[in-house]
Amino acid sequence: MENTEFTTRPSSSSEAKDLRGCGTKKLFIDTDIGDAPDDSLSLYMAMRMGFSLVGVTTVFGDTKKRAEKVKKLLSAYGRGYESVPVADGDGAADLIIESCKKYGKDLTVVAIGPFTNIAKVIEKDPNALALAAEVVIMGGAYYRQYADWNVTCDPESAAIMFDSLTNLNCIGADVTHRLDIGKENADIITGYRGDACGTLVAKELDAWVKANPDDLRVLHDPLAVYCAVHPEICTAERVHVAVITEGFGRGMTLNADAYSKAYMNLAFNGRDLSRKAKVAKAVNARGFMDLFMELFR
Ligand SMILES: [Ca+2]
Repeated sequence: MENTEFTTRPSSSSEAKDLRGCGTKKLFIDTDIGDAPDDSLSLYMAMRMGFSLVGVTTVFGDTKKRAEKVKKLLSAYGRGYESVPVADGDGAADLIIESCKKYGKDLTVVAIGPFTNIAKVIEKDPNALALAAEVVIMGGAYYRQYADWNVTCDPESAAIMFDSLTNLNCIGADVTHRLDIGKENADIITGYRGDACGTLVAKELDAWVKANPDDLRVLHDPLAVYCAVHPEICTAERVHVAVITEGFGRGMTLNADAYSKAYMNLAFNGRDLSRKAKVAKAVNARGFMDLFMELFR
């Protein structure tokens, strides 16, 4: 596909500039854009940084409405991104499978919403996602044990994903929580009136901050998208993860390596723990936030 290479640089300093490319890596983003503003911030960051985006799908709730929002941001940014394929509903899994076959190891799939589409892909074509270099997800919590939103929305799909994939790279909420940008930085972003897409995203953050004044302003999804291209921003290790789908722990992602083997045999009886996932343990939070804020200065 010719329109997935984005080397054109803006001619005027008043326009947004691409900060850095991503070599031969191609990104596919699966998103629940439209609730918290960090999905929009991620898409904008990916375009501003010149990442090669080869597809976007939407997940959870009204996926059609979410897809409209994606298209609006892609066309507002332009520079070729308006031609990136977008799919929702039943078409989402097919587009992901098609992209895995087309781009193989050049492709990284980034899932920044609940993992319903990822599970659908696995059910439809169990080998498709193994063709890609990695599936990077924002979700779960591995060093502090609590139920994160993206897993909690659809724990069964998350369990299918963890029990099936060997190329999973997880950016957990216990790590992304280090990326609270604070009020001062949020004010800088909400005041941004540069390029058309950045302005839309700034206004979305502004509306969200006004509606949720006490919430933290955390860059959950942007870190996952950035980490897909620049993994050095996080330190990580490979561990066994078991998704809890029943009882009071429903939605939790247990880092099974934190338990003794004897206890594991009791707690994970019958569970296939042969697959390890890469999970982020720490992030260069200051480094990432400095890079991110550069987009709005
Ligand atoms: Ca999200």
